[in-house]
Amino acid sequence: MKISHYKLLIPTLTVLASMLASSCKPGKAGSSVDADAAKKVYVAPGKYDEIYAFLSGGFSGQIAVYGIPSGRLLKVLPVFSQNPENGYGYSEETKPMLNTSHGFVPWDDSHHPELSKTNGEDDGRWLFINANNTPRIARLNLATFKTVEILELPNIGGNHASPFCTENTEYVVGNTRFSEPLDNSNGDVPISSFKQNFKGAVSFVKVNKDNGTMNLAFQLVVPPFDYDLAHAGKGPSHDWIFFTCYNTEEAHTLLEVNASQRDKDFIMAVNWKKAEELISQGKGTKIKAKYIHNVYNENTHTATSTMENETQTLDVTKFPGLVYYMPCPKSPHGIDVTPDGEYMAASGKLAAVIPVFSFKKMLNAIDKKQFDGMIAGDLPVLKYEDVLHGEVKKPGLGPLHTEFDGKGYGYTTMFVSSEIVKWKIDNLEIIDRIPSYYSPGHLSIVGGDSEKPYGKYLLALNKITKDRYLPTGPELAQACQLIDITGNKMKLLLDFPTIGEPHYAQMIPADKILKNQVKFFKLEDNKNAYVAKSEKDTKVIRSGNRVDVYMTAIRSHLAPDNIEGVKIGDEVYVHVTNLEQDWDVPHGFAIKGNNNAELLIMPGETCTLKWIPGQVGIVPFYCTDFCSALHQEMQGYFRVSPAGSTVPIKFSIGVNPVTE
Ligand code: K7E
Ligand code: CUA
Repeated sequence: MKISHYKLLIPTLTVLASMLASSCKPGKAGSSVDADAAKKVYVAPGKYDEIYAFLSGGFSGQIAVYGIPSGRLLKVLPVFSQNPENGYGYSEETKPMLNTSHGFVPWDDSHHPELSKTNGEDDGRWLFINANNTPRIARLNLATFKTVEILELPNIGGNHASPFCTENTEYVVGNTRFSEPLDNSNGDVPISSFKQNFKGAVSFVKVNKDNGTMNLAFQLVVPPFDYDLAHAGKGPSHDWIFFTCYNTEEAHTLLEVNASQRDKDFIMAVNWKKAEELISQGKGTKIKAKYIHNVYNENTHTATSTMENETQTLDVTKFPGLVYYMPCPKSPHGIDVTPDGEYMAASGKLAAVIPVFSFKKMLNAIDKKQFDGMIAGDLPVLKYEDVLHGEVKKPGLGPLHTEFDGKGYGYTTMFVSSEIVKWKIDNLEIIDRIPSYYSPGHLSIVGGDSEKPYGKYLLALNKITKDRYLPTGPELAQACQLIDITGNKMKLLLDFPTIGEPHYAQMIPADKILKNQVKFFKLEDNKNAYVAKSEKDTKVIRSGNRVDVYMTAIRSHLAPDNIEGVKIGDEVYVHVTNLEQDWDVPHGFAIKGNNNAELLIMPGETCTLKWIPGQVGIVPFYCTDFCSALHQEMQGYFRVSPAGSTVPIKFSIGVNPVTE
């Protein structure tokens, strides 16, 4: 988004700037910092933060977890990218998480963390996040903070409008940014045949309400626009989900210019309830599609990949009443629904107003068939004036995203004029503005996209930090800013740097997550195929050139710790079970010269490190996590013999409890 915002916005900046010469410029930092800021963000040593913040890593493909208000980084959670820090995507158990129909894809670009919701409220159970590049949706279990499921989405390019969920997490959605020919059609077509051959597809991923498991329920085939963001309705608008789209010009080159021709693009309103009904009546068309579903089993501590071969679609042009388009000025980006589900605030990146749509008026216009013509053949377009609640006038430059505090106010980021603007939902008056440093993309309020915002804190997720931090070469820190929204005026509390590019964040009161925390995995429930539940069960087994080492780790030794009989040409799999049954006692495992990362094994878990010995000799291994006073003693040796040698498999530890 960083680059595209620039390309889009800079040429038009002068135009807009002259239109809005009166709009505020970022003031001096000092003027907006709360006099009590230090007190408000200080979390005394040994005390917990009040709020968890989950920030997407953008091009890092990960999620970073922060404590708020302190801004302390708690953990980086690997999702779409391999993470050498804990072996995610490197261990045999977790490699399948990164399988796709394109093979092993160890990276992605993740934008939107989304907390699962019950009755429109964040419930603290799961966190979803999208992969933008190779379209996928991941689910993390917030009891373990682990990625437990990744579902690939077929038929689309650029899964950006994702993974926004419906009011009770019935579905999480994904929509096309880069339209392309559907996977079951001949894709070898001229790019210039865009209008004939390219399509968009909206994926509805069903979420099992007991265990969170996802499956691709159906896809709506839609016109080949660029769909950008989404938010589902709630309360009265429960059955609907809204998507912004641009490039309704259907351009396929130089979108910077060609997709910014129209004065208005659209919000696409989708009646997902109706789509669900049509699917349950068997109206869907089954089509071939290859996509992979990866599931991490929390008992075997092992992920498996399943190739799916089919999906079902509904072509929205064939089913009247599924979608309606609402005109929206100009190159819309964010779409956000008020806590009561009555209004939808949209942000046209190049628009000079924030249009706020009325759900009631939308339904009314649909009932009366007050259409302003059709688009893409026969999809109804509603009249702007008919569906508009009103416009927030002169909000600033480059509105992008809005969230709500539950007290009747919306807060919108202004990318170009670098500020957050607070406005009143009923009369659309601007109440306050505060500079942000600089160029905020999304913002996040605690529960700010839910039915019951907790409010209190707002995070501005900034794109540019020039002059805010000690320089770090050409790439400067990514960062966000914490703002107090308890009063009438917003107050800046804190700057803190972040990881990757934090497009979006979700914040939730800590108690909703704390109560479910898993402290360790029960050894007795460990169903890993290679578990060793005690040192007695450790062993080394050769079959052909495959060697399986069943190893255990406990403070402060690895068993076995002397292993001989491994040869050049072998594939060695070291399965390490952490026997500890206590909180916060992981053990690590690494082998000299291994073309792989380490393992970080949680208490009660089994993880497997693959190693192909490359050199004859003695090869040390050790625990990498400082686990006890005798951590440095937690080590051992492999003896590697030449190919064809007759050294037998032999393994031991101290006085050999294994062979005795
Ligand atoms: Cu606005 Cu990808 Cu949600 Cu970046 S996105 S800012
Ligand atoms: Cu176990 Cu260090």
